[in-house]
Amino acid sequence: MTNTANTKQQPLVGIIMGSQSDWPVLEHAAKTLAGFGIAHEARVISAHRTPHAAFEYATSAESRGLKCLIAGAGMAAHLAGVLAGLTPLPVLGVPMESPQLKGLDSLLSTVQMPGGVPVATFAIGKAGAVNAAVFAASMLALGDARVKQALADFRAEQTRKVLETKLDQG
Ligand code: RP5
Repeated sequence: MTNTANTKQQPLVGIIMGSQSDWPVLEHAAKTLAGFGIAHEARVISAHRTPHAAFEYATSAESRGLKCLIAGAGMAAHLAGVLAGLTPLPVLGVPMESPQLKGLDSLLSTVQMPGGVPVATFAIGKAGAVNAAVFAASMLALGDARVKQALADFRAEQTRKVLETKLDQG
């Protein structure tokens, strides 16, 4: 996976990840957005390995019609912060689990932004990817009745599933 868009519609959310190795996690953000019917695109862009591409993407994101960015990276995870420094759009950071420090490195380097350059930082890994997408939907729902209804349906379904859970107690 390098560059994808889920529909021919104008993408509203950009999903950026530092490496193709992050895609199995960020794919959950893409699937969650798709479930809400939110057009999005996904790109591999690294703050360290492709800094010029990161600059280009962030500085053109707003004018291309994107409304927010979900940025996932691991280890010295500077991607979300670099994007946040270059675009006025909300940046939602998803720390990737890393082999050595289990994502604590990614979490701290994503969340510990200096004052004035916010990155809304989510949980490490899959839960963070899903929640970043749900949060993006919440923001878009403020101005889009269709997304608002899709979000309400999602939450109702989630509640129903938990309440209807039957435990096999032997
Ligand atoms: C980060 O380094 C990426 O976001 C990834 O989580 C981590 C390892 O990247 P690879 O060596 O797997 O490409 O930049």
